[in-house]
Amino acid sequence: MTDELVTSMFVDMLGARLYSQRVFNLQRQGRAGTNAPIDGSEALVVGAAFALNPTLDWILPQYRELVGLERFGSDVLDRYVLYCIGHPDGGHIPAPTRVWPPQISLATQVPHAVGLAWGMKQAGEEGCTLVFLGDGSTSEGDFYEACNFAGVLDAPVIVVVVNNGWAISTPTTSQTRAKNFAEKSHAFGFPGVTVDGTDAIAVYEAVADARSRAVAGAGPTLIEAVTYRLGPHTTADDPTRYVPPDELNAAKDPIEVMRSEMQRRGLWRQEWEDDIVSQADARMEKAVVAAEATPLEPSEMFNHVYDQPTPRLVRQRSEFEAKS
Ligand SMILES: Cc1ncc(C[n+]2csc(CCOP(=O)(O)OP(=O)(O)O)c2C)c(N)n1
Repeated sequence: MTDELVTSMFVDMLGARLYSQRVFNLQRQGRAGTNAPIDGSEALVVGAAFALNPTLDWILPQYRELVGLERFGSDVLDRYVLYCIGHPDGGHIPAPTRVWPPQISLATQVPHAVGLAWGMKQAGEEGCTLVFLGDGSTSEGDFYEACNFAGVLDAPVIVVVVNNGWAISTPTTSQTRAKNFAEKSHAFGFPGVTVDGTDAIAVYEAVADARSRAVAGAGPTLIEAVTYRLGPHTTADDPTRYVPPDELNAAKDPIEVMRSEMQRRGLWRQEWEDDIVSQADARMEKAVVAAEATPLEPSEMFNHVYDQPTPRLVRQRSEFEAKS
């Protein structure tokens, strides 16, 4: 792992935490809707993104990851800010950026990722897809159905289960009796590995291996990235009501893990980090100003629900337009 790569990953991790905090604050100021902070998942998101090829591969996020995907294109953050302020343009990230929009309906992104990967294989395309889902989302039928298909079809897909200890207030211990989430892959007939999700380098290596398998035609891999949710589930949550303080205090912070690695390599200075943080702050400010200045036609929200709008949707649209 070169110093250059480690530095670039750390820069994106610092950006991810800052962008996430800024959209959280926008919600508190009444300028954005409910959003889910990335705190604790920076290393696994950035490590995965760096191990992929942004011109060949696709990332299908859940809802926490978009602030960490600068590697795949700067419009990911711009569109995410639009999404958070409720602008319909935030529901789509245009080509050539290969990142799907946030998905709130748990695990529905997994069949999408498998279908896309299978389609790429059928079309003879070289890349793969990578999908993020939470530990809680593995209890959804979509996860099992999609992974079964992925195994049967040898689809070039990497399934990253983000085990952050919680699904809102449900702890991982109440989610499954399996020893870990990686071993669920045995039922689908493909490998599963557990990695330290607070270590960007470990995640990078696991995803790079999984990608090599996928593009070589060897099929899917499940990667369980273990971390701890360092903040609330979303802006609408109060974790002090259920997260044991000792557990939270003992959790590793991925930013600190990577900062230590930078220090060990003699790459870190406080002034350098301060400068990176102020650049990220300015970059975010630009995204927020641009998003808030984007013209909004509220009836646009009806445009992309169905290819052909249903009679009910047509009626709702005309009622809405009559009132506005
Ligand atoms: C199909 C569906 N059921 C329930 C919910 C409500 N819900 C939103 S987030 C969440 C917990 C998800 O936990 P996990 O998959 O572990 O992801 P995390 O938020 O911890 O990253 C639930 C139950 C939903 N969004 N979609």
